[in-house]
Amino acid sequence: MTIAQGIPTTDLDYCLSQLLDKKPPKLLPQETIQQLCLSLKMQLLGVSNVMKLQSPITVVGDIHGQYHDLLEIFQIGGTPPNTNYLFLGDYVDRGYYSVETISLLIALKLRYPERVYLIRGNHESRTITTNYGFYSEVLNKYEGSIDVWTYITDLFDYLPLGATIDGRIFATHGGLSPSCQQLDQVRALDRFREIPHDGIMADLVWSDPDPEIPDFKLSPRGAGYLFGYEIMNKFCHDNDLVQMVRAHQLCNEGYVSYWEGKCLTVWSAPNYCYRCGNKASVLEIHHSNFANTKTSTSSYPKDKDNQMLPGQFFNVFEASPENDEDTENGKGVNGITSSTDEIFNSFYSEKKSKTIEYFL
Ligand SMILES: [Mn+2]
Repeated sequence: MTIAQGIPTTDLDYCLSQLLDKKPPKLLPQETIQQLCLSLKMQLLGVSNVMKLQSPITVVGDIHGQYHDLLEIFQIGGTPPNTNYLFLGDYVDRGYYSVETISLLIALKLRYPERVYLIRGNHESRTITTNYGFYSEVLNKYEGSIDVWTYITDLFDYLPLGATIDGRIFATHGGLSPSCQQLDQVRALDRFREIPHDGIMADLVWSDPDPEIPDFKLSPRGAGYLFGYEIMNKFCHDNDLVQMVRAHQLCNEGYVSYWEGKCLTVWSAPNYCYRCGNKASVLEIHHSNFANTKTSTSSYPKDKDNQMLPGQFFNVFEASPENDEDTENGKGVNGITSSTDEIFNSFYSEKKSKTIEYFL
């Protein structure tokens, strides 16, 4: 077996230049991806399921293979290592550039390990990526070989499940679990495995907040739960938190704030799947000085939308113009365009009444 402990900085910089400086971005060779994944797995072995991070940090939601829009995020939010980034998962599937997107994030994580943090979304999974684009994209881009998909999905098993920021904010991909009252229960999980069908690990990546209910309800997604304000309040209280930040749900305005900012959704794929017309955002957390913030109310008026906590700013952006070429020329590049119509029809038919919609 090849031991890829520390990959030399010069090699990582070369990988980054292949992805960042070439138009279109150059695919990294299979052997390189294998080395990068092996090296990152070694590094992640020693990382807690819930990382302890500090502000200032910029939190990024779902990207889903929209590589040009990821580059746009670095344009508006700063480039690593000048800006610290926490990515909340769902790097792959749907968009045309899952391979380039995850390759870039892996290379950035290895190059700037104290500046870039990646957690796991529900799409960082073998079963989901087999059905929603990443697997087919690898087959197409690596001439019929699925090795790169194997290396990367094996790496997904090592990704942490969440993070705390300044000890006061909990960040995860989806949301809360009826099986989990304490963050220590997340810390105690054996995360080095495929995402299971149920239990805490599944719920963290699949659940969604619901302003219409007080407690838990089964999710219409078929995995995870919907959770209401009483659940959110109790979890924050019991874990000495003021807020949860999560991704996982398309937002037309790029973000949604629930319960006076106690729960935030950040969505970072503008014009999702090149056709939803939505905005996107990244959440800049400059500090967590909440001394004057009222945090103890037991219920919230539903119309008090989009309130922020001090020191936080949603940087909203729209789709990069470079996407236009791809939607004309790159159609079907990873075999997803023909099979998604049903999902989109249901999105459009309900769009009038809802600002947020469920997608896998
Ligand atoms: Mn998701």
